[in-house]
Amino acid sequence: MSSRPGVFPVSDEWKWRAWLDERGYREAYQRSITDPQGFWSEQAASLSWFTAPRKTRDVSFEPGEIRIHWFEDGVLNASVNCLDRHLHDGSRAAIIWEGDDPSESRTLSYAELHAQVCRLANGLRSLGVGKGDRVTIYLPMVPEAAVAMLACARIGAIHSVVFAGFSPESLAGRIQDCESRVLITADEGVRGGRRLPMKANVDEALRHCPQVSTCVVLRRTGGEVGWTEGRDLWYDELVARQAPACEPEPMGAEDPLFILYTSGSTGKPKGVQHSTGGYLLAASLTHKYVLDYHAEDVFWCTADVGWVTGHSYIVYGPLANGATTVMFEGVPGYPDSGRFWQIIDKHRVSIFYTSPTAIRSLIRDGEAPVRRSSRASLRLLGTVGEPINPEAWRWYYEVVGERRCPIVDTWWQTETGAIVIAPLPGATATKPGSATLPFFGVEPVIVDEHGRILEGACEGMLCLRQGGPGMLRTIYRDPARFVRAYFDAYPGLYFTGDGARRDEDGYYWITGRVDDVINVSGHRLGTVEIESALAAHPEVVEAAVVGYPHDVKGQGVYAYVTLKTHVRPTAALREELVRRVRRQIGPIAAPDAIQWAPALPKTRSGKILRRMLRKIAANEAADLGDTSTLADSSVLDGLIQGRREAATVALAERV
Ligand code: 7RM
Repeated sequence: MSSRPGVFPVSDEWKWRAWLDERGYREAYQRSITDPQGFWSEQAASLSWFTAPRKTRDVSFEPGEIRIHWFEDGVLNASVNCLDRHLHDGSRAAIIWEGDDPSESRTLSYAELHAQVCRLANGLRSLGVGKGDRVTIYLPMVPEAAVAMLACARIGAIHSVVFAGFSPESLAGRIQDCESRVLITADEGVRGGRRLPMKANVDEALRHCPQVSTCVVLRRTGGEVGWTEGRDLWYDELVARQAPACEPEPMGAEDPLFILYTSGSTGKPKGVQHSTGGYLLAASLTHKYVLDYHAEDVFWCTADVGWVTGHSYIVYGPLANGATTVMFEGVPGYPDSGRFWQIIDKHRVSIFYTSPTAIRSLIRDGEAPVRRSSRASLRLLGTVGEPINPEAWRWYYEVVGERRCPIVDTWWQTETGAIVIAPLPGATATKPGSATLPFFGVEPVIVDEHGRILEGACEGMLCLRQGGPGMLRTIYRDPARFVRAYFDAYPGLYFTGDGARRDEDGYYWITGRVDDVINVSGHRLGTVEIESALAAHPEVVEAAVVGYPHDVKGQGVYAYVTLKTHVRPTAALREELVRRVRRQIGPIAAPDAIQWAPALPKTRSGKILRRMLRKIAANEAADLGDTSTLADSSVLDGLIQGRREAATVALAERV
């Protein structure tokens, strides 16, 4: 495959420097499929267990019997794996924290991180938190976010991290769903030179969460906050009284480690539940092999800890491997668009893992800010979160990596817990835009609309026949929804919600979501959630939201809104609707465009034909396909006309 156009072969240097070369990958992959028990029992030995598992994979996706169990009789603790076992070299840097302001950074050694985690774990125990209890974490990107997650893990509490960009209403919904009684937050966050009112958001959320008895507040900025006596507690005061050692809770491998809410096709976010043993193994193994982590590396994943990427590749994967992990509080463009590259030089980052959106936002500012840095420490680049367009891939490869660093385009989901389709940098020739081949134990399958499994080169819906130990175990307290959402569509298979193409080399090309989920800047949003926020406005009859191509964000949020007959469609109303979505869900969900729609295209049974709305929003109305199912086809002409006139794009920035 090496000398074909559009194929980037593995360099000789990488064949020997990486953990595995092509043959090594093929052999390991084959074995993981043909001898899963042998393969996984060997891999499990890379974790530190109180009781080593004798069992390995016990998975069946049969109707009525969805069972995902791994290493079931093993006993371990995730925080011990991430901390205690690295204390032989306790002065080694665990977290390098880089503040939003370039003058602020902090390094926590493994010994310091261990002590902080133990103190908070003891503090949580003193509040009555124990094994199986849920703790909601709503923190900005500060080391204490990792401390809080690991403190929960230490005492067997299940953490639910809520991204700091979510609104009070979204936060309240997530707290209520998992019934946490303890919340950990900060006074304020800092991002791009601006302060985020975290505690104020929490105060608003907690008005709807009477079951929360304690709110632990970290001082990040020292800003003024409201205070509820008896409920609120300063973080520093809680941990000051605690001992720096804490007996870890022995956890069964299948005991839940965390819940993370993610958007699905219906309005309510799903509490994706992950296990302790399988998840930790999947995160650490992929961090080692796909991101090619070696002991001398400084690893930086730019995601937020509020998303699964931050869980697996800022916290659990790197720390389980004893790595030095960089955590950045800020944004790519602040104080200027050279910030990423300055941080890489400052901390001598060797592995850099970011999103296509971040890359595209930096391409806009040209090569000069990149060239002003040396990036000599860099050896490997990664992407995650959305398909990467070949132009962005090339820029990342040529300008950022100077053709020296392979790119690993990693496909996975909140549900898979860890990377499932990706190249290994010493083994897999890459093709810009393709996530390439499955990781160990993963069996991807492409099916057509009738659920028939397709062979060879083909295109269709991406399913997994096997997903690996990191797969979600259930939807928190909603096993029926778990089955419905992932296993009902194609019996015997896990349905990813993505479309994909497989080429003649067996490489996978993810084409994007085929359900009502959109991917904005690598953030996953349910269109139904946004529609409900819009439709709740008293002057709105109904709304339909679709994704449309956006230069930087990958997909933008395009909303068709039908107003009540007497209401005038004004710019002010449009801005009010955008504000409403920001308030109800969070700024990430704010529509980029709102088109007034006198009517929406519907079937005779009243179902909105989003496929057509997607085409119109993408300016591909010439190719609307079969319109015979429409109750009233004249609606379309009006919408196409409206799209041309829609001076609506890019209003999200202004509001
Ligand atoms: C890790 C994460 C999952 C969805 C997934 C895809 C899309 C993620 C890639 C990608 C193309 C990639 N979790 N996606 N990675 N699409 N190439 N390398 O993003 O749950 O938030 O989103 O993201 O659609 O289903 S997520």
